[in-house]
Amino acid sequence: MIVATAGHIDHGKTVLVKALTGVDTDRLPEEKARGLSIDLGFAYSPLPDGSVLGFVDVPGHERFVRNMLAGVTGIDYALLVVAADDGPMPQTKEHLSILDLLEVSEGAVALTKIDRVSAERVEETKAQIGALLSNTCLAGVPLFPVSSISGEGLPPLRDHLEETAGRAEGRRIGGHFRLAVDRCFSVTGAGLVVTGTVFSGAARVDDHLIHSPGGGRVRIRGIHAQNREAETGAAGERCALNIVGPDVAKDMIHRGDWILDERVHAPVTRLDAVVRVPGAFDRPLKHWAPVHVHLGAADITGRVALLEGRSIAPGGQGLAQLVLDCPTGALRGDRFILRDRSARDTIAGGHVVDPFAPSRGRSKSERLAFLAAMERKDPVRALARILNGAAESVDLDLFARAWNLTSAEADAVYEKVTMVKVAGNVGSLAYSPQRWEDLRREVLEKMAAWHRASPERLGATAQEIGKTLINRVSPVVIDAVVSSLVTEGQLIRGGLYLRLPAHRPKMRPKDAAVWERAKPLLEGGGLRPPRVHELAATLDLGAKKTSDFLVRAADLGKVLRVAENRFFLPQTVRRLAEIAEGLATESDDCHFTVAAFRDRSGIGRNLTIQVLEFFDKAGLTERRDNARRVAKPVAAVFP
Ligand SMILES: Nc1nc2c(ncn2[C@@H]2O[C@H](COP(=O)(O)OP(=O)(O)O)[C@@H](O)[C@H]2O)c(=O)[nH]1
Ligand SMILES: [Mg+2]
Repeated sequence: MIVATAGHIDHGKTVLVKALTGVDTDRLPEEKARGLSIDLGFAYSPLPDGSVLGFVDVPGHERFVRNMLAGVTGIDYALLVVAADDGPMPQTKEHLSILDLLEVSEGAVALTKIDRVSAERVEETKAQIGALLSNTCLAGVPLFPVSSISGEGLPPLRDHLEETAGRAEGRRIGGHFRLAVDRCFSVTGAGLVVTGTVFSGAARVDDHLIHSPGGGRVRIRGIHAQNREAETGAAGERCALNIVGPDVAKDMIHRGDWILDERVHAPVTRLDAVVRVPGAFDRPLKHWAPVHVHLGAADITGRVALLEGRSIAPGGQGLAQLVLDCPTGALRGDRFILRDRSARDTIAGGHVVDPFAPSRGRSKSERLAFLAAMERKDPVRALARILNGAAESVDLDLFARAWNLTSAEADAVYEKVTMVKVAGNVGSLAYSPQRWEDLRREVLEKMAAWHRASPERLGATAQEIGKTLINRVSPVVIDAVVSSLVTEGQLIRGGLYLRLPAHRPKMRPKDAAVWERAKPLLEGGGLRPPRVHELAATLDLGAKKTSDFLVRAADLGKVLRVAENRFFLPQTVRRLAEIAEGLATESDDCHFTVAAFRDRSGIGRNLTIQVLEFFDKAGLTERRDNARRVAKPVAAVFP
């Protein structure tokens, strides 16, 4: 467990940590000289059960709130320190407000310096503190009157911390590994070391991780967890990682960066969040307010785009998009604090709802419905709710990443949600069964409309139908919808084109008129119908137009293109095919020659060769040297 101190300057935080752990956390020379904490201090205390209690000692001075914030965004437990003589002071209130905005609900109050005041004063200060805590997340936490100088009151506080740490031990360590870097330095002999709080997951020595947002790859050479050499570092611990990597160096890694699993390396410059303004604050949070965003150990400037209304009054909350000046890593549930641009006031706090926020349409009603669903505590409920109304479909990869679910955790979630999964280009897309059914119905409706609008065409391609849908879907989705309909026989796939089973293409009126004249000519030719240019001459249409017309007629199945310049009626092709079949049946070895076919059909040698090659291509015949056999029944090839 990690305990962070909080409270006004000089109220005894550092001395109390020293009394509890024996460690002086004021380690910088300037801190020693001035007797004042400037940056975060760290101390560890081994517990009887073998675990280690970690302390993050924060500076109380108002100028160093930024450092305080880097230390408290990932902690589980707050120790609010108030001096009995002074009572609550400005940074007592500011730190408490920060803890409240970060929704830290576990903690205790240490009422220090009781050796300096009367018993009445102790009671008086207790009452003031009780009132101060009453409408915060820390309301009702235990209070321990102590003197770090005489040691009075310290044993009960220590016992309480030990007991709480014991209870926190079994906490779930879920998700992929994320460590919020608060320091980076070189150690002679070891190399690069980063320290920070582990927000989620666990990492082992030799694991490969990413320095985010930069993207450099690193390998863990060694781990100190809670100040002890360890094989693993896990959520809820402070760790020092000794790392190596070709793309990282000391001056490239800064407080605010992350060392994390590749699967959650997804830097963003916008994130959608719930933002809460403290009740005691003196002004509302306005749309597009310039702010410092403190998330993880980072301090990034940006602006707040309010998604519902133009301002949030003190004590109120609302959805907002944080638009950052530089990219950072953030995932759903990450807590943050907003301070004004001059970094003088804490103006709001909140938690991330969706780290993958769009820049356009961010306050559309569908988007707000999506965020409302993402606000659910349980990913199963969130996913179910998104699928059932809040969105067209869900990109499951993005969903799992936003929630920091390992693949096993994600599978466990998906198992509990009824949905149709479609393999996409990157990850899977999920649809609710209802939406999937609607999509299938819409495709059939659009297909019917297509046939009505283009009765002469065989049908439409999947992409053409996709473009007519009310809500655009990706090609992979339209393909999946179409495949399911084809499998069930609700759509027919003929080559490139899809059509409804009942669709019979009709000729366009102009073609129909030409067909009236062309058909008798083709019939009249018997087994030797006129060639394209002969037809063109008789029809007085021009070779190109005639050829185009015949190609369209072939698309509709009115004629078959036997050779480049020859289009035959289906019945003509069929009669020729029957001749081939007859010859094959009559022969001893089931084969017949070109000469035999020429003689029987009387169509001449040249056309015979064209017809037989057409039969080979159509699969009716198979050629062996100069003879052919019939491979399939005529009716199967030319129905
Ligand atoms: N008498 C008395 N003095 C204390 C106690 N705790 C801290 N102090 C003194 O208060 C001053 C500030 O303490 P420090 O821990 O640096 O305060 P911080 O700024 O909150 O970290 C130091 O001079 C301490 O010796 C206490 O319980 N009793
Ligand atoms: Mg201090």
